[in-house]
Amino acid sequence: MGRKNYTSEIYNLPDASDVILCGWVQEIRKLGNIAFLILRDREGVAQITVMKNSIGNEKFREITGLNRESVICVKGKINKNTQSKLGAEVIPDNVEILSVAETPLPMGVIDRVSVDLETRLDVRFMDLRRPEILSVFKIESNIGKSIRRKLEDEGFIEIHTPKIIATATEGGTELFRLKYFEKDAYLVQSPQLYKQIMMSAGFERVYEIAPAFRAEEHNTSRHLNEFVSVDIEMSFADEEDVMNLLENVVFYSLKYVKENNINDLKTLNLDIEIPELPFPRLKYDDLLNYVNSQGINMKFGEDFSSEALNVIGKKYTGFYFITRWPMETRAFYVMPYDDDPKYGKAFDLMFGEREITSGAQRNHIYSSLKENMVKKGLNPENFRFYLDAFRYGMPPHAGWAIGLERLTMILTDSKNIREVTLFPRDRKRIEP
Ligand code: AMO
Repeated sequence: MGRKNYTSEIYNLPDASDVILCGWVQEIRKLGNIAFLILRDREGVAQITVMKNSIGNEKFREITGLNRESVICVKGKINKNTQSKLGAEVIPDNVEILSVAETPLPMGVIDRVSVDLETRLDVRFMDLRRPEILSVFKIESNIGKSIRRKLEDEGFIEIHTPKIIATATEGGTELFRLKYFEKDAYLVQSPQLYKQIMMSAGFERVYEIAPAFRAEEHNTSRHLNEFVSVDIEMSFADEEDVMNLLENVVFYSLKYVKENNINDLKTLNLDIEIPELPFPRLKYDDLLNYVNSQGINMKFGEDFSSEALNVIGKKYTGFYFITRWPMETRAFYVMPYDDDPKYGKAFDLMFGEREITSGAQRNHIYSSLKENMVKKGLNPENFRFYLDAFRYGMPPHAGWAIGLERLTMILTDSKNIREVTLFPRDRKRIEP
């Protein structure tokens, strides 16, 4: 017996329709010769009303003796004239038991007792059965889908760049080292260098949605050691062009989820507010002055601390860009402003105190890019494969990377990044 229907369908199909539902036994209540079984699948729950005299004595005993979370398939007919507050039930002709759950369960699925996050992550397969957790991942799925759609519409080509690399991209401290036969290699921190090389290759607009690895020591509610980076790179474009694209991508994604995850948002008790475009552009210097005026001691050339972002986030609660960063705060590949090379054409997209995206127009001039590398203490020799791509015709280009989990946190109002990661990798956890 294979699945034909999801539970959600029985509320729309006509009375007496034949259905086959498959899923997990969430609950069984026996009242004499009748049993009420709540079957849960991906799309919701259905009441299966089992009558002893129609299903037979032995089957009735088997079904009512089932442990919670066992897996079954039910073949039967929809009954809409039901006492059930769900509005429809299924009267089974046949119930097939496919997997019997052991007891006790490592954690409850619908119990209202709160279980701490670490325990939930230890038994993530159970935790993920909870409808509100599933909703988070259905939303994450649609965020990815909507970004893909928008980028495809805008003429971006999906690419796949290597995750095993020989040199650091975002600086050397956050690298996971691994043995690559007789050489040392690293897990990639960002597809940065490769997506830029693709501009030299003439692909013009590329995107990649793939894991990135950072050996950050700090264990925070916003950092993972493996996260999903949504990267784009675009030729003949400056930082303004890619900021426009970014805000349109985010806008489209918010609308897409609002329209396509209605039930999930209801489950999570959330509403998505669609922001107005364009998002405010705030200069680094202005925000620096602002945080200093609020009693935070921050010097030019420093990055915003979490206290500083906290102060800014109280004033700017929605989406906004921080633009015109000092070159010393940014990576070597950022293009400096012509009129004032102290500053780079880099930006971050923020939501309140949280950073979601970094991006920039890149330095496509071979000599000044190389100079900048040296200034940052990097050895251009180690980046030969990258730098060569700038020597034989490299168009001006710009790009950005969204942290998929960071964006999902905002749409699902999650306080911890682990909530929006199926199997998080953090300072302590590499299992499950
Ligand atoms: P950056 O290092 O700012 O920029 O990363 C881009 C975005 O990725 C997310 N992010 C993370 N998410 C979870 N855990 C982490 N440890 C983590 N680190 C980063 C954030 C961040 O905004 N090459 C540039 C992008 C570019 O210029 O195109 C880069 O990697 O949301």
